[in-house]
Formats: sequence, C-alpha cells, structure tokens
Amino acid sequence: METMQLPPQWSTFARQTDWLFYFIYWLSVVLFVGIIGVALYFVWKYRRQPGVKAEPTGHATVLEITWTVSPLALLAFLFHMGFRGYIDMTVAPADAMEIRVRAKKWAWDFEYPNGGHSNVLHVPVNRPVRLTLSSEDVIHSLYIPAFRVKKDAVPGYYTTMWFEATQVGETDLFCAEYCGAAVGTTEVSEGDPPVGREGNRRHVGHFSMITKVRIHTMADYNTFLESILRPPVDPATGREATPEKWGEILYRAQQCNTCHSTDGGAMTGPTWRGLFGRQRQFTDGTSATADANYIRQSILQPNSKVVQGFNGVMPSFAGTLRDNQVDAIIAYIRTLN
Ligand code: HEC
Ligand SMILES: [Cu+2]
Repeated sequence: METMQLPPQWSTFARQTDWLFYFIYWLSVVLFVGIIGVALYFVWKYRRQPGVKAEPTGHATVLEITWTVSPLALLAFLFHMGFRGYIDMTVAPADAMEIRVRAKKWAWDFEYPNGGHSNVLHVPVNRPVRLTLSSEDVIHSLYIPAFRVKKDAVPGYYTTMWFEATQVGETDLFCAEYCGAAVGTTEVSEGDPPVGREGNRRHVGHFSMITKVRIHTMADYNTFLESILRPPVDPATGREATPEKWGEILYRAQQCNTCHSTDGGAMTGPTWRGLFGRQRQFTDGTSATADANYIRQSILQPNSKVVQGFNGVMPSFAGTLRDNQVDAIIAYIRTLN
C-alpha cells in the first residue's frame, strides 16, 4: 500500500510506524495552526486603543493546570507508543530465521544458514527474519526504507535487527552511515556505471553500498538457497550452468564488476580482459604470471600482492566465496582472453 509521502509498507512494522509518524505530524499541524491562530487573534484583540488602559490579568488556576497537564498526558502517550514500537522491533520472535550480515567498504555480505552467501539480501515473505550484523572496518548502517528498519553495523561487536516482509518483490537497501570514499579516483572507461563520476574520473565509496532486498515465496526462497551452493539451473534446458557461465553470474552478483571491467578499461581495479597468463608487476617490485593459483590468491588474500598502479582496496573474499565459486570465476576469467 502506498502512503502519502512514505515508501510502500512492506513489513509488519510499517503500519504501526507510519501511524505514529502521521499522528505526530497532524498533531503538530493542529497545534501549530491553533497556537499561531490564537496568538495572532490576541495580538489583534489586545492592540493599543485610544482611551483603553492596560491592566494586570492575575491568575487563572484552572487554565494553568490544564495547559500543564494536557501536554504531559500527550507526551506520556507518545512515549508509550514509541517505546512499545521500539521493544517490538528489538525483540525478534523465537522462531525467526537467521541471516548473518557482514559489512565492509563497500559491499554487504549476507550469509545464510546453509553456508551460502550473496550481496543482495534474499528473504522469504511472511516469515520473521533476524539479522546479526558486524563490520570489518568502519561503522555502516543497514537501512531498508520499505520495511521501516535501520541498524548500525559497528566494528568490534554484534548488533541485531529483525523484520517480517509482507509482500513479494524487490526493494532498496542502503548504507545509511557515511563510510568513506576510495583513495583517489580512476579514469572512466566505456561501460562504467554512471554513479560516482566527476568529469572523466570516477569514485568508489559509501554510495557503492546500495543494493536490493529480494522477497520470495517460501518455495522460491528454497530454490535460491540451493542456487548459492551450486551453479544455477537454466530453466530452458534444466541443466546446471557451466563453471564459466556461473563465474560470469558471480562477477556481477558478488559485485566484482564495481571495480573490474571485462572490456580492457581500467577501473578501481585492473581489467580482467587478457589477464589470464599475463605477466604481473607488483608494488613491492616482484612479478609473477597470472595463473590459476595467482588469481585464487588475488581473490582470497588480495593485499598479499598489489598490482602496480593500483591501491590495495580490494576486500578479501575468503569466507564469502566457496571453493567451487572461486573455480568458476577463474574459469570465467580464462574465457576473457
Ligand atoms: C573495491 C574494489 C574491488 C572489488 C569489489 C573487487 N576487486 Fe579485485 N582488485 C581490486 C584492486 C584495486 C586490485 C589491484 C590491487 C591488488 O592486486 O590487490 C584488484 C585485483 C584483483 C585481481 C588481480 C588482477 C590482476 O590484474 O593481477 C583479481 C584476480 C581480482 N582482483 C579478482 C576479484 C574478484 C573475483 C572480485 C569479486 C569477487 C573482485 N576482485 C572484487 C579491487 C576490487
Ligand atoms: Cu557503509
């Protein structure tokens, strides 16, 4: 359901949150108009008039008690409603499904109970879902406007949040904490996404943490859980994707494409075109041939060897990508020669 100025109401929290928002909103409108109206009326009524002398007004006990007690009652009511909502949103139902969230500059990693990972958050509809968040570097904040939920991911400890989606579909997920921009900029090249451009240079940073929430029926959700452990099945042929094809899917799904092009253009990271078998020079003066072992190491320990001309900003995918997924990406990179 659309509301006047808020995002669609896609979680069980949304109605209650919006009700309180609009209650405070209209209360403020009524009080503003009422108070300003009365003030203007009195300014006019008690204006200076010839022959009328100002007199002290004295006390009006009933009036004074009324304007003290009624705002107090109103505030107590607002506090009660706010506190009730806060408790509801803090304490997850015991049967909630668990998803582990790891935030890092500049991507989200969602880990599911079966050990699979994704960068887009997938959840089933009409099921409470509990997220446990942590951060590898700075403070991030997971924000899903359509669910009316937001929670910081803080380095050094776990935070939790929960929600229950009420609608199948796709909605936005943001990082609501300014978490930095990449050191320096890189040349814009053909096919780069339009975000973060400045003339012919482009940035990577906080804004790269925009992703999606996909809300599935329970059956589709179970299919998704299967697919993150194994190559997706092509519905046309009923066969699993080849490793090369899976690698290409992972290139986008794991957001390697925010830093690596496949068409020769340099971005934040080197292009993958022609990478396999090429001689690489590193910032420490050493060099190596880009074989399968080198590429595996670049994905799991990216800062062990930093390619000349680039910064060591690539996050490690150790623990995010499973072994067969690393194989698939290597297979895909081989096809780019
Ligand atoms: C935040 C930007 C960023 C993301 C996201 C990223 N990389 Fe990188 N990557 C880099 C940078 C910068 C380098 C070069 C410096 C270095 O060697 O660490 C690099 C280097 C590499 C190399 C070595 C390339 C060469 O030319 O020798 C490989 C392979 C690689 N990345 C694979 C991946 C894969 C696979 C993913 C996605 C799962 C990924 N990267 C995601 C920034 C990124
Ligand atoms: Cu962030």
